[in-house]
Amino acid sequence: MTIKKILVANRGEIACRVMRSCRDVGIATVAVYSEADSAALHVDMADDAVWIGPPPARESYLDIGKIIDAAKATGADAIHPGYGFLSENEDFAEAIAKAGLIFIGPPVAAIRAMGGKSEAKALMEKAGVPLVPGYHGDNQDEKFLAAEAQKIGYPLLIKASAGGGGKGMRVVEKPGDFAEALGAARREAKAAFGDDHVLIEKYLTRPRHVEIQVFADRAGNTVYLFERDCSIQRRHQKVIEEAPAPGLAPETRAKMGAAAVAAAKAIGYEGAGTVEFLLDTDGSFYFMEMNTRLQVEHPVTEMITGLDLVALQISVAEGQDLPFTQDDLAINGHAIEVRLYAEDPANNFLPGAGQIQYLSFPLQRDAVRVDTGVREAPFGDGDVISIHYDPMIAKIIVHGADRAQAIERLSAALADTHVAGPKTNLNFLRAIAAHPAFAAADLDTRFIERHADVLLPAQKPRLDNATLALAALGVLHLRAEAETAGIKPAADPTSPWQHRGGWRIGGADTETLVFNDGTSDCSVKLSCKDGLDSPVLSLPDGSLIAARFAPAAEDMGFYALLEDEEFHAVALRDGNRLTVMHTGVGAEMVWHDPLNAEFAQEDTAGRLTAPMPGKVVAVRVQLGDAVKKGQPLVIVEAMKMEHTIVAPVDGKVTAINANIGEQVDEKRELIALE
Ligand code: MV4
Repeated sequence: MTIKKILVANRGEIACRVMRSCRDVGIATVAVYSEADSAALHVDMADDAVWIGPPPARESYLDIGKIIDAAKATGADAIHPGYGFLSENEDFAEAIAKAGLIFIGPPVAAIRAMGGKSEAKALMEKAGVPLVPGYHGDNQDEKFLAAEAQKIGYPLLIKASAGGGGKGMRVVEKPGDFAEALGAARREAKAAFGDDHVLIEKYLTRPRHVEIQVFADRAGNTVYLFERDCSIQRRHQKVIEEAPAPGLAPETRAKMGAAAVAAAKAIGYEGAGTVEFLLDTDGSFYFMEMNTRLQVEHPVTEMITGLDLVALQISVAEGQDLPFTQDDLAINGHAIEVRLYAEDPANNFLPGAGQIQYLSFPLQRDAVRVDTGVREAPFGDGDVISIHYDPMIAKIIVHGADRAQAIERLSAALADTHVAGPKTNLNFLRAIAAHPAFAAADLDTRFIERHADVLLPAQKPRLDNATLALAALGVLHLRAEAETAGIKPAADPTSPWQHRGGWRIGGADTETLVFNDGTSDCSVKLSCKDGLDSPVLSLPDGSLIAARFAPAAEDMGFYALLEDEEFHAVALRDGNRLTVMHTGVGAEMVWHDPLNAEFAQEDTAGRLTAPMPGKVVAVRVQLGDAVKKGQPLVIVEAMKMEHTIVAPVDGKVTAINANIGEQVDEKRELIALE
């Protein structure tokens, strides 16, 4: 049966990405959107769009009935779930089949088989897929498990069977700790998943996360599209993914691929799937879990195989056989993907939100790909990153003939990526791409933890001279833009009234600009003897820079010459915050602008507000307490994470407006200090 119209039951970058493939193969598309996404890119891209409810996902993107109704109302033949949301929900797959529609994904039985950790492992064991040495059976008697633990040896891991994504895992270093750890793991599992069933495994101390992409058609043809290394993670959230896995021996790849194919066949798999393994330092590998959906990181596999995995999913869903065999497949070069998130690495990766003030991506040629759900915004008024959903802005994927070239292109692409508005992890990604341990492929799941000192500097980096100079020129540029906004150019461009800014005949015009980068004030003295567009700048370290600058006519921002080095920079102002972007740098600073009292730094030190809507889960202080800078005050749970609000300065608690269990809105004042 030929699919003519697909409803994409998702949003953001994956919805746009699926729609691109549909368009490429001539299939019409239907978007669904919540209130928060009414102006979103995926809605614009679709041939048809259906509003499915208010912003909360559970009332929109997770509402099975509304999505099925939207498919019926628009005459869609099939539904693509993307990833996340309902993509591995067997009830959703079942409801689609009941509605006589095609689910672009595996059979319901396959989803069910992989749903539970222990059941999945039992199935894999039968299929001959290697498991970490351990016990995952039904006998939960404490003495029995302690005896099993003795056989496995220490250190070992106790895992909640109903857990996943690292939740409900406990490392036990020695036998004496086992009983207490088992009790704690059970209580945690019961509380988190309503099921205190646990399994125990040998603990791998330096594993890599290597996953195999598998594809199967309805006739049972099953291949593997090689592997991806996703070891660089933070709190079980992938940050960088690459294909192939650096240094993986061909025979290990073949064995891992064969094991993944066996896993898929064991559950009658159809479509795209991923079998995740832990790769130990000695080259042995063990089944972790199987994902019955298209993964976020699938583009790196597409880049090294030249395949369009979504188009392949659709043709398999139509009942077509795979158009290739395993022998037709080969690895071409190396691909790396990074996930650009609106989150603040300097504040424990607190998810960000808000309007994008400026967004520019690297030029997309064959070696650079950007999958995004938001529009570039070189001229302001960009899309909004909502607090209701995953704060991903884009995935940036690069390809090279080998890993070294891919890393080079990754750093270049990241240098050409700029975001102003929500805080992002862009500088964190740049630091990983530039790290020698990354270049040396010294990877394991604790990479970020091991290199946190460089990747997550406690102090914000001081503003380098070029950035400071460009900030000063940016202020002049913004002033000039503001002065000429709306003024029609005079007939005579040489007329003195054309000359913007404060240059005065006869005297040197000097001005000192003060910027604060979060650690200290940095002042730049401007001397405009030869006119406003060629100031001499004196910087905090005493150096003098002769500068020239001019508006970038066909682009945002301005061109600048600092001594003999050329720059294209963009400076944006939001109140007293100035963002300066130039190649490889996105610096935020506070600009103390004496001319604009209204932007004076408002006194927020004493007020402590909720970073976003959430639930108060802990209050660590009492009225009258003396607190030190950095001391935890209140913990708010939001976006599946806990956010600790700490004292920005030493002070005394003068008011507490936060009760445990209370739902608080963003900006709600929780604590007052003096
Ligand atoms: C492990 C392990 C070490 N030894 N199992 C984390 C979540 C889930 N995917 C399984 N996980 C792990 N299981 C044994 N026997 C280390 C991890 C692990 C991890 C695995 C893959 C990617 C990132 C990780 C981060 C922390 C821990």
